[in-house]
Amino acid sequence: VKRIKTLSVARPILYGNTAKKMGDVKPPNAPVEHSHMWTIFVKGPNGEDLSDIIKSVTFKLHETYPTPTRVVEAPPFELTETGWGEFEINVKIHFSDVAGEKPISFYHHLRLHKYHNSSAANGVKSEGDLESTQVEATYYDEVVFNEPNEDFFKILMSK
Ligand code: SLL
Repeated sequence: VKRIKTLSVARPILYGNTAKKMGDVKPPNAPVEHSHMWTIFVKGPNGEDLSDIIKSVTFKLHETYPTPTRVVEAPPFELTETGWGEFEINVKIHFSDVAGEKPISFYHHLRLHKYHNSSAANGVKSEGDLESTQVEATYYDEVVFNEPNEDFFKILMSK
């Protein structure tokens, strides 16, 4: 039996965060209890900015932050902040108007610390050494567009 397959196009994305423990140099406006500087981002697998398909990205931070809802309306779709704790960030991607697609929303666990797993550590490292290096938690995923309209299809195919 022949089946009719509808068209769907998948676009790879990379999202996640980088973080680094701050030394003596802190942004002048950072509260004293803030220990880390971090960046959360949404981009293409090779660092492309994805502005051909993304209009804006909303990052909803922990309510301990002033104005926790942060809207990034131009590439790079990323946000840099300082803080002291890990939490779940709600990431909402709004696609370009031409797409006529509903936004997608997911959570990313902001990672500031390395896991101190002794079996994974190679050799003895002090906590200070571990924390002085950059921490990264990035995930590769794909967004699937089902039956994109003609104009959006052209945009999807032009990459
Ligand atoms: C925890 N569940 O207790 C987490 C919450 C909240 C982190 C972490 C900045 C706050 C501010 C900040 O790092 N909040 O700017 O006042 O570990």
